[in-house]
Amino acid sequence: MSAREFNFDGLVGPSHNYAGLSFGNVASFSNVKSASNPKLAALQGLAKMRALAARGFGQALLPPQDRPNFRLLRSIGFTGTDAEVLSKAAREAPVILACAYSASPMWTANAATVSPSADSADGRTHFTAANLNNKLHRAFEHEQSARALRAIFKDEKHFAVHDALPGTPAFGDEGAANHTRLCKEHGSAGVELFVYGRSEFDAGAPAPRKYPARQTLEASQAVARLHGLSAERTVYVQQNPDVIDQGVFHNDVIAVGNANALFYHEQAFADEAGALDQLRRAMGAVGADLNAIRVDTAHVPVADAVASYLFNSQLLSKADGKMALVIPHECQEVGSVARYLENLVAGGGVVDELIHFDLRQSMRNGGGPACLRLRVALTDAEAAAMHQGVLMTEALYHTLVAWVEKHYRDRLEPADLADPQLAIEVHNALEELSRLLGLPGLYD
Ligand code: SUG
Repeated sequence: MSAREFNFDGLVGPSHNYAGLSFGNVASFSNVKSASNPKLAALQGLAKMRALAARGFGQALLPPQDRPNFRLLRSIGFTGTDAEVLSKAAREAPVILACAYSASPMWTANAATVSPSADSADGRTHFTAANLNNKLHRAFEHEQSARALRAIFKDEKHFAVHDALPGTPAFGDEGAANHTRLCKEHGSAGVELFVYGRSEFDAGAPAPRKYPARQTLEASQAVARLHGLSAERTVYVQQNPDVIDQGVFHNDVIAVGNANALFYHEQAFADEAGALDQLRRAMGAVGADLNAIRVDTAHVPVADAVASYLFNSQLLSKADGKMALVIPHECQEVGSVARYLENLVAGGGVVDELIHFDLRQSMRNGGGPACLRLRVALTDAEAAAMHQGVLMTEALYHTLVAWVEKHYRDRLEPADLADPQLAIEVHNALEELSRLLGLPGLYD
């Protein structure tokens, strides 16, 4: 069966701000409390979607979530009218108010883990919303993520959307950011690679010392079970705890895969040789040869990979069998990375093109091109069965640019989160958006 990969990019919400909420994510911590530009952030994301759609890549979007999260604020004792809740929270717990306002659902790589129908036992595409329980501001995303996915992938003949795993540290799950699918073609059975940062119950397994490991082995195994994956074609690999301590808070900051290619840093995995061995064996079972594109520390130190987000790129298959690497502008500004990339595309390998985007607004919170997208490989029948209103077209692009221009602020500072008018603006914007996307019941 042939299939096409769609990238579902997160549309940046109107409350995008820099609150320094993600311990272990270097960019988030470095830019805490600086002013953000939500309008520019949304336009930068839309420009990427438009350009990739125009190139013929499957491109769609996932909508932002309703903010602030009044349910969270009320559940911890802030009472009264909405304006009273906001003003009390701003006074007594400004960081929690920032959590309730975070536009973090824009990083849809963390929305869910996806297994295409070619891999699952029941022949349906499976999604498990990620509980993101390592961070307060992200731990409430999964309810709305599952709701949005169910609205888009409603047809149960083709799709199964699972609720998030229990929100407890043993099941820390960060979705597709720690999951890579390798295959011969997108429509044939593939190998699903789960990269975890720690194990809750294997006391002997190494773990990072400074920063948290967000994904557990137990969560990855649970997702594979829910999706009905075959043991032979499922590989679990531990992330190198030392690189987590250098700011690699997800595997997609140090490795990316597509089709049979795995583009990765030599220090990405706790046991590189063992990881490649397992992958080669599993890929043999689907008749594919692993194309391992290894980046040596001598060429690109881990710090440069983190600063440039070289690996938080999208590897996209082109019609001619080659691949394009979608990278942020920062890759050209870090000398070792710029040099590496020049050689990579000139080297005659499968990656023969670089596509650059300015995603600085998202990058300043630690979100690059790959964070901003959730990959879903769909057969023609599945693509026809999903909700069509989220597919990126020239018409939708122009509609959404006008919508952003109408509703978004171009400057947001921490103190602005106390402004009751902001909550009203966000609410009105999202109400209109649900109509524009043809998803009337999307928000409460
Ligand atoms: O979870 N940043 C996000 C970035 C997510 C990137 N995703 C992937 N690598 N797939 C995070 O750390 C920062 C929010 C703030 O500080 O305001 C934040 O949530």
